Amino acid sequence: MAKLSPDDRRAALAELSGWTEAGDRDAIGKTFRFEDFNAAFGFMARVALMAEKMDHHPEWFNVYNRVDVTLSTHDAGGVTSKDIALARFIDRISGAG
Ligand code: H2B
Repeated sequence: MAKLSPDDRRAALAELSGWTEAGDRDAIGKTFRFEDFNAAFGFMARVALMAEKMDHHPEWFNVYNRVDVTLSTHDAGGVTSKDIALARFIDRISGAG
């Protein structure tokens, strides 16, 4: 699994909404806010099931209704198409920005 070329990465980010470059490392991230903890944790549970299916796992941080998600492919040391695929799924099921 190779890191995306700068062009492919730019194109992929442009297609997603609200995902940004991590800045301090080769990764993309997005912050989600939900109605309450229950909604945030339900979101995390749905992402977790897909992550297991994909064998590709998010790095995340949760406080009450907020979930900060960081995606990077550790084996590749950066962003790959797997991160983009997971980001698309996450956007689709998040129901929140
Ligand atoms: N998740 C992410 N984000 N990056 C990886 O490189 C990765 C992973 N590798 N989940 C997988 C699991 C690897 O550790 C297992 C052994 O396949």
